[in-house]
Amino acid sequence: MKKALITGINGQDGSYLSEYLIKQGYQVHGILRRHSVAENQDVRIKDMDVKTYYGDLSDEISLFKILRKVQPDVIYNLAAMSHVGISNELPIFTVKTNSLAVMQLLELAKEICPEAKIYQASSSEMFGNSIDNDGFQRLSTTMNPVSPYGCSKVMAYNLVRYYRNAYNKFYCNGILFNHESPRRGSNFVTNKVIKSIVMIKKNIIKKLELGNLDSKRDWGHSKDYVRAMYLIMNYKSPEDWIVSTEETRSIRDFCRYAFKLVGLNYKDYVIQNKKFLRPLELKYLKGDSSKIRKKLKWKPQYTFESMIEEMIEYWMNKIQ
Ligand code: F7E
Repeated sequence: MKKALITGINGQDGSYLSEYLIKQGYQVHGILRRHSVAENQDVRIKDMDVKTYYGDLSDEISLFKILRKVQPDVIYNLAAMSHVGISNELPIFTVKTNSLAVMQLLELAKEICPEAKIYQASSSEMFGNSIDNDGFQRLSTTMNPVSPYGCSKVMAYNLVRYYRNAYNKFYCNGILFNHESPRRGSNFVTNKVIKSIVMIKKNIIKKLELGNLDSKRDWGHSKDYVRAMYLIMNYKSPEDWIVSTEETRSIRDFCRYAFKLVGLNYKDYVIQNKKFLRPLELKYLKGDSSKIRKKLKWKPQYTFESMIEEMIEYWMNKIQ
């Protein structure tokens, strides 16, 4: 049985990837960070057949012990300080977790499990406001990040490429554009909007406060994107890949559609609050995923609409 180690196993992607890898016949191991609310520690994976260990990417001793014990065949590095807005409040922590800790992981893996393949969760946030003339971002697009988060991910991206080339390793970057689901944290805009719509509908709150409504994102579903991660790791050679839907919509478009689904007009409820604006805004994302569609025959199964419908249904059942 092949062994997979997932850092960030209790996150949105970590939990969907665990389910997917178990179905593919993997023994799944994961690193859990200590959480002060014990119930939240493993909330997304508690019913899954996975082995977990307390650890932290930035704690090299815990990482050393876990790698030595598990001896993984594949490592999916999904752990990160993943909130772009908050990375402005926690810039040092962001770089320690998203860049330096990745270097630690690469160094330790090279020594302890030299045959292990590594997947690095790279991000469309690395492009910042660079857009090619045809309106897409692709592997050749200049990386020009506009947040501490984006900068930290560029460093990790380059480290993975460096270790791959210097030591002839099967290390890959998946540059994933935004991906959502009912398991998304509710301080990311999609789940914040959906959860609030349901609370408005159920008369629990009256308004929804948001920041920039005009930035555009290429939103897919996390379930489709973890399938892409698996395909990337099972391709014949280690490469970098873009995963995206190739469609872009504004936060306003998202609100308009989601409110309408429950019979409301977003204009009656959404108000802007400067608190949610960022020092610099990434204005527009649309990824060219032709490489993965062609070479790995990947394509998303969810549409923008079916993803939102699933999220609404989830919160309708959850919030009573
Ligand atoms: O913001 C705007 C905000 O926080 C999306 C992470 O997974 O994807 C994600 O990063 C947009 C931005 O995601 C609110 O200004 C307006 O333009 O949902 P988000 P993100 O920053 O795009 C990339 C690919 C990653 O790698 C990241 O890890 O929505 N926005 N009002 C708001 N955003 C938030 N969070 N909250 C608001 O109230």
